[in-house]
Amino acid sequence: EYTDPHCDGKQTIVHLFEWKWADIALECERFLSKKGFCGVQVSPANEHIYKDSAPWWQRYQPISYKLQSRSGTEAEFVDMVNRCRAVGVRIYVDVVVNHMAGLGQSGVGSAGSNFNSDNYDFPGVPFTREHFHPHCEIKNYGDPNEVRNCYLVALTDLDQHNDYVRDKIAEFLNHLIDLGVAGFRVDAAKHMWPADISAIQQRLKDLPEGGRPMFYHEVIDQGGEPIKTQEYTGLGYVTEFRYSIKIGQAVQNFDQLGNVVDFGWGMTDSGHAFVFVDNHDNQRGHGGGGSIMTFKRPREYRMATAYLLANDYGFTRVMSSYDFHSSDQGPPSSGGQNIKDVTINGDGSCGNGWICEHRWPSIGNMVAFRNAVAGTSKQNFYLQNNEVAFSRGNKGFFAMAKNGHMDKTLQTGLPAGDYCNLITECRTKVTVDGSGNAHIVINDPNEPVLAIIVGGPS
Ligand code: LM2
Ligand code: CA
Repeated sequence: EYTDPHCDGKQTIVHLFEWKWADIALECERFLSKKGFCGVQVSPANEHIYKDSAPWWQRYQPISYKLQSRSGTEAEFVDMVNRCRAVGVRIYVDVVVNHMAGLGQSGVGSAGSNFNSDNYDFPGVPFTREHFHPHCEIKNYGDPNEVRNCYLVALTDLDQHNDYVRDKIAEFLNHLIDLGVAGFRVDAAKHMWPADISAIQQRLKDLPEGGRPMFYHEVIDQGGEPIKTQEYTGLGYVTEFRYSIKIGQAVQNFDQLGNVVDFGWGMTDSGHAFVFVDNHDNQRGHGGGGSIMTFKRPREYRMATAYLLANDYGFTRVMSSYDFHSSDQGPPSSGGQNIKDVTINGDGSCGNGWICEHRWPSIGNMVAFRNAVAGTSKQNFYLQNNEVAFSRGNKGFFAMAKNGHMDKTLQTGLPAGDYCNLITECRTKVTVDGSGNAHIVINDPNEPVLAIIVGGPS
């Protein structure tokens, strides 16, 4: 339950971080549908604070559940959901329900509602003081009571034990369900009691087409704290941050690529692990930070994401970023709160400061690979001399070379035939002989990846 993404068996979503709803609708139509993406994680859709400096994180300080944000109006949100849906792409909303805006702030939110955090006054919902935990700051992550009931960086902490709070949050999620979204990323789930999240889920409708919405819970568990991802697996998928660390390290040291899933370290079972190379927090040193691979190291980042998608672990999310030079910097803007359009260059890359990792060939084209091999296991694993390769059942074969060059005959596990390399979009091909062997050649230091599938282009 809560793990069906409702996208016809597709296997990957993309986080279009801080994109406007109008641009997401266009991207569904012109790119995501064609590449086999299941859906899009969108930035928080509800009313949030506005800061003069317009940092990205203002959207993690809710003012009400009205659907008017920096990304657009409710009408634009609905248009996006419908247009994406029409081409087979679903929307997953980042919902911030652990807290409202931070202490010390007051004014007017992005939908025009007044608020005063110090008075716990959020008339746009409405929430008042009785709906919040009394103030204490989270300091000791060794104490689950403190992590769940105290304030995360001074953010006014809602009491999800309270029936009225549960009702209001459920009303917000039910509204999104009515509008046609397929699921939710639960921000700061680690800071809420699993039983309270469950009580909110029980108040939710089925999707209009039937079935429960998909949920993935943001729980940063790197071992070493009492709160474990496994407390949340009954509620849907759970973010697996240890996998990001492992994958980021392994593309720098290929010897580790055989071992990226480490259950000895407590990693989540594959049926509930929500996996990614980086996210909007740790790519800029927020939310745990650490040694995380990002678009700033493009060659290694491509390898990390290609490996994420080729492997057989978890449900995958691809990050799509904007360029930034300081960790608070908001999305490309021409001043104030407006967000710049995402423009598309002649070569398919993005302009106006948008990075669009999901359009990089060795990332966007691996989505079709993951869809094609879903449900198969890894076989014919080969790891030597900074080269890795494996088959996925008899459906697909993947190879990657750290230094950009590979020239080797390997067992692919596939039926005889000519196959297009998905990454070069058929500019290079692979011929599999009657015994399943093929001469594998990689010769591109920038996109050192090869992937072929049964039933793909030829
Ligand atoms: C998350 N997951 O659990 C998000 O992924 C993360 O992006 C959010 O933090 C966090 N939880 C709360 O939703 C971000 C950002 C923080 C920022 C908060 C609130 O990483 O730096 O905090 O959003 O906007 C900011 C200031 C902080 C201040 C706080 C409250 O950086 O110094 O605390 O606002 O005013 C006094
Ligand atoms: Ca809390």
